[in-house]
This record gives sequence, structure tokens and C-alpha cells, in this order.
Amino acid sequence: MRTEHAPSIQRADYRPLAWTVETVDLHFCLEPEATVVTNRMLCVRNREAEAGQIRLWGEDLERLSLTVDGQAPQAVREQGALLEIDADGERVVVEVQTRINPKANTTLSGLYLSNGGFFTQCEAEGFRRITCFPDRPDVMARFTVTLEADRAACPVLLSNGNLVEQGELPGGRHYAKWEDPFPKPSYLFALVAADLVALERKVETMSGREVLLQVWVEAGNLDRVEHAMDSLVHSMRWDEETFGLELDLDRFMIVAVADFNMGAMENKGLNIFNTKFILAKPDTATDIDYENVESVVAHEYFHNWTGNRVTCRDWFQLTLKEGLTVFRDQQFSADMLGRMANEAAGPEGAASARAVKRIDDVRVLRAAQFPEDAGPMAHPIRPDSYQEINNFYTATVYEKGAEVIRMLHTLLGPEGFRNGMDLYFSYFDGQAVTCDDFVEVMSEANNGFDLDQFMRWYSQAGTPRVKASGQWNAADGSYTLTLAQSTPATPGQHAKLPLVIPVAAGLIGPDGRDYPLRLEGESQPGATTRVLKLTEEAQSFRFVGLAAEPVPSLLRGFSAPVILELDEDDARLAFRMAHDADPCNRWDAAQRYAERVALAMAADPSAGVPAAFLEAFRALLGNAALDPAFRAQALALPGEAYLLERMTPADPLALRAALVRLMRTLGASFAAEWLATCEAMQVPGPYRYHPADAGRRALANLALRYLAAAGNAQGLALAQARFDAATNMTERFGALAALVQSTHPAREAALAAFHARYRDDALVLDKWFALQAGAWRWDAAAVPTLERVKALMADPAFSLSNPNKVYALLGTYFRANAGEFHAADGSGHAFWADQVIALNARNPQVAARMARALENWRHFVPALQSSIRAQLERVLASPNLSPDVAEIVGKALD
Ligand code: 0A1
Ligand code: ZN
Repeated sequence: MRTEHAPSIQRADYRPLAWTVETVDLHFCLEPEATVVTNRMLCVRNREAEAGQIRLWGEDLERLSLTVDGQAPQAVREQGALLEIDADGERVVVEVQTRINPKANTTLSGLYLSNGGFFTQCEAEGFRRITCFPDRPDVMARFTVTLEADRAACPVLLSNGNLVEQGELPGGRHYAKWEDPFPKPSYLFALVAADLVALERKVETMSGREVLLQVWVEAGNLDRVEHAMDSLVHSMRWDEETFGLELDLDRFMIVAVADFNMGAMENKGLNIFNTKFILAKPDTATDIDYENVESVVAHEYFHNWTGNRVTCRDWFQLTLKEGLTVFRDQQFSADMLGRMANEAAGPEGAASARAVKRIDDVRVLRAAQFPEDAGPMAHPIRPDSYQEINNFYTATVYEKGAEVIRMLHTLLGPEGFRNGMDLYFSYFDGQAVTCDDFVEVMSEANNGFDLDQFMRWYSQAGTPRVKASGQWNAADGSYTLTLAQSTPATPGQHAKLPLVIPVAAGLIGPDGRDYPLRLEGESQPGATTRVLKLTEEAQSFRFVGLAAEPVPSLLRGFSAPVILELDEDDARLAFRMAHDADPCNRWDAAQRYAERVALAMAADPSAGVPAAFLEAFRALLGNAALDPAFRAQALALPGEAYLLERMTPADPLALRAALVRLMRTLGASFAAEWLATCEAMQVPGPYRYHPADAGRRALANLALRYLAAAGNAQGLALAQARFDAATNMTERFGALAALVQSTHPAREAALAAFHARYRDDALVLDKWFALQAGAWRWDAAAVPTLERVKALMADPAFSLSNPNKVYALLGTYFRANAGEFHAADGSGHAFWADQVIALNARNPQVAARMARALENWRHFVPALQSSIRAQLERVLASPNLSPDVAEIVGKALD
């Protein structure tokens, strides 16, 4: 079946606009059901473009008036959302007045209402839902914004830049006027008019300027913003120290809103956040929530330079700002965690904390991006075409994009990378540029470092495979490592060329210690980890001067976003689990071994857990010298989504049955060790967000999970006791999760107690919904999770209009509970179609995200394929399908 629903937009078709905008003067008369927007633009002819009309886009607008230099325009053509206006001369003033209905705007794109306040979301193309405008990132204009609203309902009026005027108006109304001194694309425009309060802090920037920082929230949440504010201050300092980048505004504001499609948005000087990534206090937020707040606050703040000061020429270049900014926030978090761990446990603790953060990032990439690269939505980090740009805020553009930047950082070294960044800003500040511009400048700043072949990372989709084999020559003490690369075909891209792949390698001796490495031709052995540059289809590297046959440890620190294929027997994996000096690879060895065991058990329902695996697992569990956070990572089984991707054909029910058996065996076999671990991992004193404490809590919670899975009576009693006595959310929720993932009769009472305690707390209730949607069935007689999900949809706290609720309940069920969702009777799939259709009518972006849960269906066993196909077809045939959902479902069926 072909998708005829929406035309696709091609990267190659980019043309500059004939007219751009120099200044915009916006006036908002804010009313929930009839907001009038008056927009006065100074349009200027673009000398670098061919002659043509003024082009404006407008969507869902009621146009009240349109003038050019105060007159009715000579000729206007309208084609869908596009408005083309004839104009003479070089500079004209276009004024357009529109009326919109924020209350009826359930898409959460453009201007909308949340809890009585007005909020905007303009990336990628939401501004055209507010007014007619050349709504493209290559049009950078200076904005002046006047907001007018009811004072009682909306005492706070915010927009980008500096507040230049405010005052009272008749009829209980008031106004505020904001001026943004920096030219910006329309996707960075924002306004907020609501009843909010702020936590404020004044800090000095590196050049000694005093700036005002504000975090705006609803009054009842003021006790949960300290951590976000601290994170903002840390981000500012880090960007000054690491990149010499200073805040360029006198005032920087963050606003939290409960209804938001994504995580947060980097609007110039007025970041708008999903409350989930701002609000945190010990009683309501887990360690992971604290970590997420820190990294999302940093991410949005870092966009001020990578994204806002230098922006994207067109949306195909999205990874220019997103890949780079994710890389920056990952480095920031690693530095922050490392710094805190260093204070507590010295350099070794710091190294471990950094490694644990890296492992987290790799887990996300493997769980979300690898499947995307193997499915119908596979695209290069810089796509060549799209139907709906909102579908391209993907793990590929963000996470793989960050890996590509990381590889540049590896190839050029930290100093070379920094020089490239400096040159990037010196050339392109205030401009809208491309990924090519970025890579070229990196090369120029590094003596013309050849990055031509490297550019293929921007144009090729699919996860490359690197196949490694080694040959030991006992006679001369040499070890020849051969690396061969290939990338599988992806939709529309059959032939792939070799990439530049940095492979960080080490060789481990029989005593478990790394050999210093010496490549043939070198006079002396050097470091124990070397970055090998793989550029050909196959290449060999000969290491010499080795006393005994080594065990290779490849792709250390996950040095490239590839799948490493290495023939290792169980004994080797166990050896690396015990000795690999690179924590990422040590973790990976444990994951590979667990994957092997889980998939073998899925293939053979009578297979047990091999004794050798149990031994290797026990050795890690009992190694008290290892950082608890690392042990928590290494002892957790690989995620179900990742395992399904590795299984051919994917059989979620067989996999689930295997994982249940595996968890039970690991829980029961080491019950004494788990109990002792839980005891040993007590964290004394009041809660603090700190990697050392978080690691101990994570390991204790994992211990409870295994004990509960095994039905261990002592473990269940411990979970119950910890649930009752917990003084922070990490412990309370960890204990609850263990109880819910068991057959223990106390689970229902615990869920009810949790609900009673947090009945008025939307973010905590999201956890409560998600936990139940993600529950496995540990008891064959238990009701299917689907029944539970359906019942929870009727809970008064649930709403299809709130994205967080949808992601928590439906998203968890569709995306993180494969063993239940893919029930053999197809009930999960039919429910999925019902929900996608219902969401499509309200919020296409959220609907499309849910729709993606079934895109990799062709990878599944035949019985499931037919059930899924029927539902995909049902959705595709449903009336009024949005371009967002049509693209996802259409490509899935193509
Ligand atoms: N640029 C934001 C993410 C974002 C993207 C799209 C949105 O609406 C479609 C909203 C937010 C970031 O990277 O944080
Ligand atoms: Zn971003």
C-alpha cells in the first residue's frame, strides 16, 4: 500500500524566500475563546533569492484583515496554509489581524490553554497557528510583543527578551510589552499569561554582569523548584567554563506547564517546560527524576547558543541543534555526576559515575534508536524527506545525532573540538545554517582535518555492523584484529558506503589486566586503550609484543553507534564481566551474556539458566568493591524492547515467559545475597540527590525486584516494610514497584495507599498509572494488564487531553509492556487502534507518538503480524486522519 495522504517535502528543494522579515510587532488581546492577534511585519526583499511574492503561512486562523503599507494588497493567492502576496519595492509593512480560539486548541501547538493560563508552543510550525508569517527557521526577525489580558485570571504576562513597559487597562485588564534584542526565527517565539509565582535568583555571569533567573510555577509548587534553579545555575557555569559561552540576556525565565507534548522548549529567554522536568522534591521525585530535571534544564539552556544564536536553515538540519545540544547536555551531566562523586569517593568514584551516565545513554540509544533504524521510519540524522516535521523529533535526530557529535569529539580531541566550536560561533552567530557548515568549520579549525567521508554519517540511515575477529600468533606474540563494517539496507536506501568508525580497543591479558598497546611499526607500547579508525570495508590492525593471547575489548565507552559482532563464547563473556577495565564494556559483557541466556530460554521453554551464567552473575553481585550504581546497571536484564529487536522473528510472549523464568531464577538462586545487599545499601540521613546515594538506592530497589519476582517471603516483607517506612520517593516507589511486580496480596493495598497519599499530585499519579500499565503477569490466573489499563482510563485523574497521562498509561502499555500488549488474541492491538483514532482527533502529535508503538510489526511472528496489520489498516482507513498519524501508519504498511 502506498501513502497518498501527504506530499513529502524534500531537503533538496530548499530555496531561500524572496522576502524575509526584519522586525515584528505583535499585539495579543488574550481571551480564552477569541484571542485577537495583530501582527505588523516589516518585510524586506531578500537579495540572495530570486524575485517572488511575500509568502506567509497560516493554519486554523480566522483572518480579520490584511494590509500592505496600509492598503489592501494588489493580489493575494491562497493555497492551503500558504498565502502569497504581490508587493513592490524593497521594504513593505504587512499588517495582518487574526482571531484564534486557544480554548478549542487541543493540539497543544500554537496558543493554548492549560489550567486557565495561556501558553504557546511554536516549534516546529506552531507559530503559523497564531498568525500569518513566513514560518521557517531561516527567517530571523526582531520581535516586540504586547500582551493584554484579564489581570485576575492572568496576573503574569511574559514573552521573550526584556520587559519594557507594563500597566493597567480599563475593565480589570492589564498589559505588558516585551522586546527581544536578538533576531530569532518564529519557532522560538513564546508567550505565557497565567497565574504563576517565581523562584528568583540573581547571579553574575563570567563577564561580571548581573542576570535575573526566574522559575515560574503554580503557587502550590513553589517548594519543588529549588533543584531546577540549581540546575540552571550549574548549566550557566558549565557553559562558561567548557565553551566560554555566556548568557546573553539580562533575564532568563523558565515556566512549567502541566499540558505539554514534549519535554521542554528552548524559546529565547523564556523556556517552557513540561512540569515533569521542573518539579522535584524528595517526597515526590525519584533520583531519576532529579537527574532528568538537571539534564533537561541544561539541554534547553544550552540551546541558547546551539540552536538560538546559531539556528537551523531548514528543518532537515534539526540535528545541527539537537544532536549537538544532546551531546552537550550528556557531557554536562557526566561532569556534574563526576564532580559530586569525586567529592565523596575520589577520582575512581568520579570515573565510575561518569561511566554509569554513559551506560544510561547507551541504553537509551539501543532501546529507542536501534529499533527506529531497523524499521519503516529509519532515516539519516539529517533526513532527506518528511511528510510531517513533528514526526522527526526522533531518537535518530537527537540520540544518534549526539553520537555523531561525540565521534567528532573523539576524532578531533577535546581541544580540537573546542576550537571548532569557537570558529562555528565566530562565523555563524546570528545566522541559520546547515550541518555541512558545522562539519566544515570543525575541519577548518583542525588544520583541514578530512571529514568528507565522515559526512556519510549525516546521509546514511541504519545501524552499521562492525564484525570483529582476531588471530593470535603465539610464535611472534602478535594479535591481528580484523574489523569489517556493513550497514543494512533501509527504506529508500539500498546501497551503503563505508563510514568512518572510531573503535576504541583494549586487549586484556590472561590475568585480567590490560596490555599496554603497541601496533606494528611502533617502537614502544603506549596506552591500554587505543582508538582505531575504521574507514574501509575491512581493515586489520596488528598488535605486537604480547606475552599471551589477549581477549579483545572493543568499542570501549561505546565509541561509535554501531552493533559490534564479536564471536565470544560464554567463558569469554564471563571473563570480561569479571575483568574488563572499561565499565561500559564490562556492563555490555553482562548484557550480552544475559541476552544470550534470555533468547535461548525463549527459544526453548524447557531450558534453564546455565550454571556458568549464574556464577558470573553471582561474582558481580558479590563484588562489593564495585560501585553500587554500576552493579545496579550490570545486574539489570537488558530491556524487553531491545531483546525483541535482537530476536528473529520477535515473539514477545515467548520472550516474556523466558524473562519471568530468568528473573525468578536469579531472584531465588541469590535470595540471601539480594537480602544482604538490600541491607548493606541502606542510605542513612535525610534524602539528598547525589550519585553515591542514588546508586545505593538503585541497587537496593533492584534487589527487591528480584526477590519479589521470586516470591521470596522475606524479600516481600522487606519491600512492604520499606514502602511503609520510606522517607523519599525513590525508596517508596522502588518498594511499590517490587510489590506490583509480584503475586503478593499486599500489592493492591500498597497501590491504594500510594494513591491515597498522592491523589492530588498529577506527576506522582503518572507514576502510579505507569506502574500498573507496565505490570507483568507473575501469576497465570491474574487479570490481563489490558483490563487494568481500561479500568484506569475511567479514573477521574486520567485524561486523554493531558499528554503526560497518555504517555504514562497508554505509552507504557504500548511501548514498555510487550509481553502483555501483544496478547495472542489481538485485544491489545485493537485497543491500540481505538486509542490512536481517539487521540488523532485531539492531538495529532501525541497520537503519532502512540502510533509508532507498532511500526516494527514486520519483525514479529506471523500470527501477530496479521493481527497488527488489520489494526494498522483500520487506522489508515479512519476518517480525518492527521498527516502526523498518516505518515507513521502509511510508512508502516508500505
Ligand atoms: N526543541 C525542543 C523539543 C521540542 C520539539 C518540538 C516540540 O513540538 C513539536 C516541542 C519541543 C528540545 O529539543 O528540547
Ligand atoms: Zn533540544
